[in-house]
Amino acid sequence: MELTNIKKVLIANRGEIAVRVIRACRDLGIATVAVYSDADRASLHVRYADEAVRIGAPPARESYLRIDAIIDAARKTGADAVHPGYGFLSEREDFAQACADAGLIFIGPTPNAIATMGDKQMARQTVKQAGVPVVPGTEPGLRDEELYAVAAQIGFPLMVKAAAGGGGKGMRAVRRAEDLPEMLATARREAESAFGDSTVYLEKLVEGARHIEFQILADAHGNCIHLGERECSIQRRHQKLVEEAPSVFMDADLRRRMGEAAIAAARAVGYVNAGTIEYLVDKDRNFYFLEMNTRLQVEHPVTEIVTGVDLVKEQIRIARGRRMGITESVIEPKGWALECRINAEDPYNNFSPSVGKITTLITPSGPGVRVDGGVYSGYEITPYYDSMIAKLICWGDDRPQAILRMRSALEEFIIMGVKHNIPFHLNLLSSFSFIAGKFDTKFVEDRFSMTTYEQPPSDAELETAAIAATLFAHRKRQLAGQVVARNERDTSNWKWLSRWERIHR
Ligand code: MV4
Repeated sequence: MELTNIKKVLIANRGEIAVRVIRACRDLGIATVAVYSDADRASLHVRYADEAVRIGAPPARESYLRIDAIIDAARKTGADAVHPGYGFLSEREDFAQACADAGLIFIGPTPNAIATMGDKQMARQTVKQAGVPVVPGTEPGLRDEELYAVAAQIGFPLMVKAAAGGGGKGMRAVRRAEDLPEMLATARREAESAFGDSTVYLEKLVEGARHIEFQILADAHGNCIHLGERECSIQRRHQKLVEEAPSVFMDADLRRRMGEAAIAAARAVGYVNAGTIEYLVDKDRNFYFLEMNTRLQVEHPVTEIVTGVDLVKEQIRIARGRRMGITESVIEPKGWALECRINAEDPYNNFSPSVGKITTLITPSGPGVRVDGGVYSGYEITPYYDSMIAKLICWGDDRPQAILRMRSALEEFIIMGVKHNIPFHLNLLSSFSFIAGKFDTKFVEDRFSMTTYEQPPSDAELETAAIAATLFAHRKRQLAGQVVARNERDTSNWKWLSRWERIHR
């Protein structure tokens, strides 16, 4: 790959990630172009970019998903590269190709790598051939009768997955052989209508597993490294809520083996740029490749904190055809980082989305605190896009310090005017199971509640004396009813804040 100078980047996204990419560009002395829908005229990414182009109406398919409008905006403004962010067009082969066809550098992998990893069955096959462990399952191209036979060999329970799915879409568990024919038929119909592709495959169901993913960086000169893992098991309905790096479950040997497999998986598709290998890890520390995400991820900051690498700057450097700035083939994580996704949704009401004007926003700061946000006081949250409004990232020398800092930052964080999930995070970070690191992907849905508290664990189960002491104090406040009262302060009976609001509006 020849060296290309990127002078102006169009960011084909919105919200906090668009702001994040703009900041990396400023660091590199690169000009920026924002695109926006009518709902985002007053958004931060529009204010922060050097130029901004309107691309259409609020619904994503009329703006942020319009390849033609985005390429057109790049042409008009003279941008020479496009950063897709995450979501929207970031994992669309046709978008990466359209950029290339228009002479624009796509800051991401090749259309071919996107396509291979986008077909989840092909991805599975490709990495398996490269020696990466996958869950026992079916080979591509089987008819239903053949699937029944292989299902019997693999054994139940099983998972039916759509080849065109991913991220939990088009997936269902089958517990009994007699349910398989009907489940296959339903899964095919759903996959056809959702993705226009009825291909499905089977995998053995792995239960009680953790979701651990590895960050990959690869340049066009054949360098490919991993930057360690992120623990992403704290999620609800396939929406991650808290991520951390490293994972409490990891040891040096497992990290080395999973990291090497992640590099092998990326190399198997000739991967270039930043990507993530998702694994399931069972209780016995067996790990299985699930999917590769061919984009920058929401949770990339926790990796940045523990490795000291600016992933967006590396993405741009790699897209320019340079060698990546990191020379070590293995990076040892230093310290501990947590990320809480701050969403405009009501944790007391089944996490239903909340829209309206943010009347007051006070963000936390201080040592070990980073807020990646896209909103401000007076910002109007609309129903058109997802509900994540900011990411709170906290870190420390070790996990207890990171947790304690996160708790204090969450308490400093004031959002008024819309419902938000800060009370959820505060309760989670006071959960003994969470603090002890004992959770899997089912934890939030099955065993964690906003209204009931766990029994205290035995002293032996608590990780450190410092955490035990803080928890004990917190538990006493919980029992006295003060914590719930504090969590509910954003219902606008918090006196000094409403006075503050009157003064500042
Ligand atoms: C699985 C699984 C158990 N067994 N596959 C969900 C998202 C997609 N990347 C794959 N997913 C899963 N695949 C087998 N064979 C359980 C999940 C899963 C999951 C994975 C990661 C994070 C959260 C999850 C929540 C439910 C199910």
